[in-house]
Amino acid sequence: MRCGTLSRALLPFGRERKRKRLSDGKSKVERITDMNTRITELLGIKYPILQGGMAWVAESTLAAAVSNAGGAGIIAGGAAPIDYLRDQIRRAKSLTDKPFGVNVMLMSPNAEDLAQLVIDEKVAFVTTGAGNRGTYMEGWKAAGIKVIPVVPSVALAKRMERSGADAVIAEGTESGGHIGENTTMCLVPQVVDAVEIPVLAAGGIADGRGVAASFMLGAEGVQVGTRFLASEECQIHKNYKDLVIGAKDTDSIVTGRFTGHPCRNVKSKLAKKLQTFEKDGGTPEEFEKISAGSLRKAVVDGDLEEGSFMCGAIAGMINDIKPCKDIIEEMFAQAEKLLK
Ligand code: TUI
Repeated sequence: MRCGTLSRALLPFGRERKRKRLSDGKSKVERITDMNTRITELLGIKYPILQGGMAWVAESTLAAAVSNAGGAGIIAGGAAPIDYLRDQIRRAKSLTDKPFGVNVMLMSPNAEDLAQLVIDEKVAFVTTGAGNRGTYMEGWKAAGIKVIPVVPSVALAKRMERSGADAVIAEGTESGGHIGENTTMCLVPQVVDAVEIPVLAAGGIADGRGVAASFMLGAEGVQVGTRFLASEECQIHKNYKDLVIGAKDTDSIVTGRFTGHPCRNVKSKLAKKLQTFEKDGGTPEEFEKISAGSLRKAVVDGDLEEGSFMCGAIAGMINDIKPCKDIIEEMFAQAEKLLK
């Protein structure tokens, strides 16, 4: 597919100035309209899309479905036991011969053991989140594992690049689960300008318009979480999927800012209770006690009273459940049309 006049006219000024012919003779914008970017090259995938490493949600069936559809699936380490995660990685290997990754939540007690497990299991790539430590980078790089940290700020993006990261995911506050404060629209171009390594955009992306917008901000790939909650292969409880597809634009709220770990969820009974608790001056310790185990209650039990249903602000736009393959193919067909 050739780059049209429109996409050249739409090129952001900074990128236009930097536009260069690359080794395959194509300009950067031609490669983006082909959906062939440094991210597809880095990971050996067809579409530059990663599935978010959502704790409790992102397991082997979902990850393999995304990888088989041409994206890169991810198994979330969360705080899960290492034996369970080893089984999940091996199961994913049995379901796909395509690359998939593992998300290491850096503040989790299992982080060190998981850092070693991904080396032992020769996982293709790792994303990191919920922390700023570069502790495991050297070992992963030595093992040939690609490392892609999630960053909520320019400062952390630069630090991760210096530590040897292969790419970064600039994640806006529109995302579900544990979030930073900057928005996708503001964060992505600033990170793109600050680092040389490729940048993926995350937060608020669920269709081809979000992919095209991310590329116009200078990203070379996207990470998508909430859209995959409403996929056929996602193993979460039906109540969770129903909440996502039933949500409107104002149905997600952020709880726990005062604990230092803000979290975006569906405005469920528990989320409203936690919000009130926070307003009424409850302590972070009591807050953690009320919310302990609530994500499991959402994912496994579909518990509408005590579950914490993490999801992004884009849930309002998601109205149906589809196979991952359809989600990805429709998203990129729409993005290509918009970018041409
Ligand atoms: O990690 C995520 N999303 C998650 S993890 C999770 S489980 C959890 N549950 C309750 C509390 C905390 C976690 C649910 N969702 N996304 C990646 C992400 N990383 N988002 C934001 C960050 C992040 C934040 C701060 C990364 C680095 C960081 O460093 C701070 C600094 O000072 O540099």
